[in-house]
Amino acid sequence: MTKLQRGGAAGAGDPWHIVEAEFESAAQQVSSLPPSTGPEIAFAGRSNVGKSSLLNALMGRKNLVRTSGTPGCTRQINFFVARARDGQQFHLTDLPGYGYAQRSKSERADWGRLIEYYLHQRVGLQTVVLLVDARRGVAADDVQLLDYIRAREDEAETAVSTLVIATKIDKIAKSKRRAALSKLKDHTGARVLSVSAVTGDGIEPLWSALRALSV
Ligand SMILES: Nc1nc2c(ncn2[C@@H]2O[C@H](COP(=O)(O)OP(=O)(O)OP(=O)(O)O)[C@@H](O)[C@H]2O)c(=O)[nH]1
Ligand SMILES: [Mg+2]
Repeated sequence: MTKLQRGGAAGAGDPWHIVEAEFESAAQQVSSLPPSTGPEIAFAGRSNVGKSSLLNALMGRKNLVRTSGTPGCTRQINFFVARARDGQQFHLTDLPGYGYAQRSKSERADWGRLIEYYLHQRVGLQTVVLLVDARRGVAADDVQLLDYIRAREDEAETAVSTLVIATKIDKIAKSKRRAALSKLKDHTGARVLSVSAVTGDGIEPLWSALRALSV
């Protein structure tokens, strides 16, 4: 592993503050997945929902994870490791987005296999964070992903926790946020938090939730 780089987020005195974060590896197919080295928190959701931006915000870095206004930016599973001031390490994985049609059939099939394998078989998978655009709400493929995780929970001995995150909350008027979040909660049956990778709103509560799920 190369030397961990310095994180740069604010709130530097807090124990949960991320002081170091690093890109570890990437996998485009099942055969190139690295072995699990600890409990993983995976970020899943439709293309363009803000997975990579949220990872940068969580790790207190601007460009550790590549983001783009063009859907389909992340084409592989990217593995990151972040370390908090108190020494706790987090293995964060950025999944390629789904629901983006502008790809060849074979490319989509490859991604499908990779994500399916990861969600179903990955030994280290501990938590799935499902991102949903606060303005758009839950789509059929989001529901499918939740069902998929619940099926794994039923089969496997170790449960996978699910957390739903409403992204781009800065795009919704404050007066409308509560209604948007309670709709998401009704549709997913999961705990819902909201974030903005632009303003940093919700990042601290999300870390608290991830820490609570990681013990
Ligand atoms: N206003 C606002 N824009 C955001 C936020 N998060 C992400 N974006 C924008 O949304 C676009 C997509 O962000 P990404 O983080 O690349 O999305 P992604 O889910 O990783 O997309 P794929 O890699 O295609 O699956 C970019 O233009 C971001 O700048 C947010 O919290 N607020
Ligand atoms: Mg991405």
